[in-house]
Amino acid sequence: MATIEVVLGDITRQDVDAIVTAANESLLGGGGVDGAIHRAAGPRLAQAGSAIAPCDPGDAKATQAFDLDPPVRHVIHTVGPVWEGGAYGEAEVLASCYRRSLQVADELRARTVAFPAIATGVYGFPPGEAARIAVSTVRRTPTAVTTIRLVAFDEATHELYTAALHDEIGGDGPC
Ligand code: AR6
Repeated sequence: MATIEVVLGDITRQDVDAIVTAANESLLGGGGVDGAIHRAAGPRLAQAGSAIAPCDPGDAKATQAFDLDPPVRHVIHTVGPVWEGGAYGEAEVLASCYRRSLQVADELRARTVAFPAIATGVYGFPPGEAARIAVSTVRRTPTAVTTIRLVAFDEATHELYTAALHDEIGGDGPC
């Protein structure tokens, strides 16, 4: 079973095989975490993204990591749900983002993967529910990934992840 870590920080600075970006269907880049990753990876990331676009909500597709510092070798682009009140399958689409990203990581033979809090920024998904979905989905998805790092960009998200992990595994795991 993979180790689930919760950290506070910038996903572009993580020491992992692959980082996940919260993209939009064009895979051309945008704001938020996607903008930060595109700035760090350089313009070839948008070129590579557009070549494999579109990416449906809940799906994930990989490119090289270009100018991102090693050991990051891959960017996994996933598209979260736009929050429309919760009655439009948003939770299932968000869970699918985490599942599909881990499946793609397995295809790439990535062993360490970092995730941002997908859909909790511009797309407006409530952060507490998103944290619970992230933790429970990565914990239940069969994968050869050994370390799954949930990267919180702010203290509030870090606390939500820590609480969700505590609820999930009873408080004895790493966080
Ligand atoms: N490292 C880690 N997390 C970050 C970073 C960072 N450097 N920067 C922001 N976050 P968002 P979404 C957090 O809006 O809601 C883009 O334009 C942020 O605090 O980036 O899925 C895409 O192209 C928040 O908790 O993604 C799409 O059009 C989380 O990342 C759209 O936004 C996600 O916020 C996707 O919206």
